[in-house]
Amino acid sequence: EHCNLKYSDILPHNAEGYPATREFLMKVVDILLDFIKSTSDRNAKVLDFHHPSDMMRLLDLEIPDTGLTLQQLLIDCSTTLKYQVKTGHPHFFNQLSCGLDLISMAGEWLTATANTNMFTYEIAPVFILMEHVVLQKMRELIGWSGGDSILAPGGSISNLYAFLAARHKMFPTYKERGLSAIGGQLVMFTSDQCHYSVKSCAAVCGLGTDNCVMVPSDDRGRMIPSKLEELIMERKARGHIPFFVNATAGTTVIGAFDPIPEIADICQRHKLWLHIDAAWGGGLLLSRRYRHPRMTGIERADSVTWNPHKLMGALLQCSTIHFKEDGLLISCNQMSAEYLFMTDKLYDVKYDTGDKVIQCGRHNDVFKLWLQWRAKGTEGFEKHMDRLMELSEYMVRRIKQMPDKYYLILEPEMVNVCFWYLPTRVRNMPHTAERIKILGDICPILKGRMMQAGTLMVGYQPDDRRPNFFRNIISSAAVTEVDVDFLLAEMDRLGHD
Ligand code: ABU
Repeated sequence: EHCNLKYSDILPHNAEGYPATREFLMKVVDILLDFIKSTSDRNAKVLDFHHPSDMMRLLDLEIPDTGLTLQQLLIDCSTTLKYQVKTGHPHFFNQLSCGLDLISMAGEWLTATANTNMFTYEIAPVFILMEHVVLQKMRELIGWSGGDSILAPGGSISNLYAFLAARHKMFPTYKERGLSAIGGQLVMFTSDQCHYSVKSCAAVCGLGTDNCVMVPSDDRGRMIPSKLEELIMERKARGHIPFFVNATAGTTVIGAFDPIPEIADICQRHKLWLHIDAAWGGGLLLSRRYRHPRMTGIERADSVTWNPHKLMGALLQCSTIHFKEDGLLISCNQMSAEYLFMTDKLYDVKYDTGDKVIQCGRHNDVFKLWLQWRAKGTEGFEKHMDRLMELSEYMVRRIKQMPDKYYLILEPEMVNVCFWYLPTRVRNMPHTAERIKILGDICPILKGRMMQAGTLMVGYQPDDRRPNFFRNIISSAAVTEVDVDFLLAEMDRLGHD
């Protein structure tokens, strides 16, 4: 009976439209539940891959002149999810953000329904207070009693906030005077394994990427502190102004942890801002077993990026940036737009967090994390971290038990397991540059087979030391030992020839 109903028949366009609205939304929820069910089904595919030109033919993406029926919109919703990669499937190991935490998802549904902006307390009172409480809790886990934080749209922007605050701290008049406040060449330092967003700060903030100095890392991907100090001295000798060091806690590809205590000593000696990009590794702060020695000394940082949408499994996106010093975010970024941030409001306007950030509209990314944290408790997160690490250790053990089929590239510090698959034809070859080249060439072919089969997704990439290799990520609560065994058997099934 509702087949021909349209947009104009539901709320708010039709004041009598609640029954039709309810029925439509319940049907949308049924579609979402079907997707959730198949995401949890180990026998269902992870993806139904089609090349973009074929996908264009399979989909009806046209924007019509006349609005379509609600029935058609339901078909559109189903079709969209039919071709969506199931990132919560137990056989999806492709990204740092894997899994579908259903409590966090319920939070995201509520967030969408509340549809508010996070810039002022007056339109988001509960969410603003939640943000305050959750971020304070995260700062406590870092080891700070005070400070300030904000949720940002992704780890790259969180890192940018750290850069801006560091520059503001050293040159407080930069906001008004721009480059003339500096009067020299600013230089920043990071390891050659860092996330590319650190280098991007140098590009977008006027340093130029030549002044983002890449510090060499050791064979485990960890920054070499003595090299950092040498490079700082070298730049100082050239009359440059070093001001910022980024240490990574959990590098994107290898999952390495830069040695924080040594780097912090160097920053102290040279009066440099220490930022820790723990976008990936930050979740391990919740584990008493795994936070040390990886993040020992993190409390010595001036700022920390930490993405709950990665290891903690909060839904995308949920990224945080934390500062040891309170007041910096506001003094660095405040523009005092009078139409939004009036100072004569009914309430304490320090809760109008919108003037601390460089964006105006800000999505509510906190509710899903707050609700998830309430559901799991801090202990639940600790168990989750320990489980992810145990599963990764299991995978390493299994790989070592099959030296004819798998070659472990290095002992992981985190849940990134980096390896090559060895097809039959290379198994008797010595492990020379010639074999490594073949193994690198195999990665895109085997990944292509996984995607065509739709049974598995594992990422691959080259780095500056080796050609392509697989990087497996276990950051989903759906994964068990059975799935790790499936992954290793399926790669062998698809790639043995
Ligand atoms: N921001 C890093 C995400 C990269 C990945 O998921 O592999």
